[in-house]
Amino acid sequence: MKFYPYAQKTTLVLAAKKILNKVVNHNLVTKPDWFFYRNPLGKVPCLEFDGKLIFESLITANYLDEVYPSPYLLNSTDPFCKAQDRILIEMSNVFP
Ligand SMILES: N[C@@H](CCC(=O)N[C@@H](CS)C(=O)NCC(=O)O)C(=O)O
Repeated sequence: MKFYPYAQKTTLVLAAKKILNKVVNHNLVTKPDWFFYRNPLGKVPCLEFDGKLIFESLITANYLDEVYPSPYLLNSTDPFCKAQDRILIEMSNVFP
């Protein structure tokens, strides 16, 4: 199995928050048409949640953090800590 760092971000948040989910894998080389109806960018992760579609790894992570604030928030309420966390995430985008 190949490692997809962006998709993995969403998977990690789902695991950290213990959110029941189903992973649907598909071929990223020959992408199925149905996937573009869900994410016009044709990239993963794409989250289907309560009939709503959300994509982009950071957006899905922050969305899940807001909808599931328990057992703990992943985003700090301290502005400096939040900035530091976002720097770390940006760095992981450069060195996936
Ligand atoms: N900016 C996007 C990047 C997503 C991305 O590039 N995902 C990779 C897999 S980890 C992908 O879908 N690659 C297939 C492609 O680019 O066609 C995000 O943060 O979600």
